[in-house]
Amino acid sequence: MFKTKYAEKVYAELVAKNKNEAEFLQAAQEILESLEIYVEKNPELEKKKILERFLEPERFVQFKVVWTDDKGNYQINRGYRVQYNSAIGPYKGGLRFHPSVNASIIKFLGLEQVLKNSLTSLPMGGGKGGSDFDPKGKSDTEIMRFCQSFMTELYRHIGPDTDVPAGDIGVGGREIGYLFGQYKRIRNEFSGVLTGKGLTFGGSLARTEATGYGLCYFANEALNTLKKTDFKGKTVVISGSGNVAIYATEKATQLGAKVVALSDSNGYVYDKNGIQLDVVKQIKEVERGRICEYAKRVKNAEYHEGSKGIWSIPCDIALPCATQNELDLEDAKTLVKNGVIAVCEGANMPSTLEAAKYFIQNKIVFGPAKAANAGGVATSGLEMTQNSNRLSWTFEEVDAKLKDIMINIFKNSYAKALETGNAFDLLTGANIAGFEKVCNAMLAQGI
Ligand code: NDP
Ligand code: 2IT
Repeated sequence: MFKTKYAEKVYAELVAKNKNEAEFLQAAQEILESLEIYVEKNPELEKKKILERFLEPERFVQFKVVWTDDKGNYQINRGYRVQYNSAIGPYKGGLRFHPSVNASIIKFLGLEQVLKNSLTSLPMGGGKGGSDFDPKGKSDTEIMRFCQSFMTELYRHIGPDTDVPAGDIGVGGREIGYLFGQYKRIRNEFSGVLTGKGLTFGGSLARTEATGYGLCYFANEALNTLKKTDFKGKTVVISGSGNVAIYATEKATQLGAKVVALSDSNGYVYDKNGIQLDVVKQIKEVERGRICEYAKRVKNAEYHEGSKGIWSIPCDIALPCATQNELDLEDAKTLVKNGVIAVCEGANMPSTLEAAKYFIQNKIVFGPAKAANAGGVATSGLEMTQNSNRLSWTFEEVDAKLKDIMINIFKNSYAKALETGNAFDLLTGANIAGFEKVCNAMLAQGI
């Protein structure tokens, strides 16, 4: 697993300290495997315990969230915020509301965020938060009361120059609006403390589209460089049907590809004629319904129970945009057997480590999450700049900056991949490119 004694020792200590945190250990292992080559070249880094310091979050907050449902019953959830690393800027990262949320998931997401935010080249440290609250089936007023109670604790830990949360799974424009309203009420302050805000109160144009669009800009650049091709005429399979999946579908289609499948946690739809995105937006964004509805409304579209089956659909490009570990080694083998040429990750850590390595070994264009999905947080960074300057840029301005950032992230990750001797190892490339800046800032600031 590791080539150096140093990485082996760091990992063993991490396992001992975080025994039941499978997702966190998985993300840490991947990062350590990439960084050991970098650290090996500079013995001073081991002496200064840089890997141990990097892997330990600066702060981890867990709190109680009590709220009342529409029937007047008391409900209790757990809230979290990890403030992972602030070496290069205020903590920045999303909030996830999903019943599976626990300390391990928040820490893996926070750790990934540190490197992702560094890759954007914007001055943002890494953080992440959320709750095991399940927004599914809740009324608007229940969502509002939950968000207000959540912020009533979170507000004391965040601020526009301290920690700036945003959305993630289960947290979109509606939730950010309620969270922002409560923060403003408590602090009596109108500031850019959250990103992904509504356009009437400081939100940035193109933030909604940014993660999905950015994913396609990254994938297109990687396809150009590594396979001398692009999205035109390609068949694309995208998992999930939330914010990232919807806008990845939109951009892939604009770039000339045909997206034939989308999913949710219950199952997937296959439409050989190409997904009709207006139907998906109506079901998901307006009605907050299930993806199976699509097959009821679109002639010849098929619905299949079980979300895993989506990877058995033959495609040129696969974009996993749902959740962690949704694509394992078996799925990777099926995709490669069916002729996939690119797999770029819209979700965070959607491929297991074995699946990611299989893609790299087989010279598939593999875009690791922290590089490929950085467009969302990059545009959050642009929202922070607009808020500080009290102005707003046009959609075209933000989109052009997003595109530049994604192309640069690819180029920087690719340059580091080339140094490893494998042009397709963008995983190691992204980890090293992201780490270098954080590491230098940490060293310069002392302990
Ligand atoms: P949404 O809540 O809008 O959508 C999530 C989608 O993923 C839904 O289709 C959901 O299905 C599916 N999903 C969620 N959890 C699971 C699960 N445990 N098993 C199977 N399917 C699941 O979230 P986003 O689109 O914002 O986020 C998707 C992914 O992208 C996440 O990994 C997130 O961390 C990542 N990401 C998001 C960014 C953003 O800006 N929003 C930025 C960078 C990364 P169902 O409705 O059935 O739960
Ligand atoms: O995983 C991610 O990068 C996000 N959910 C977006 C974070 C942000 O601060 O915009």
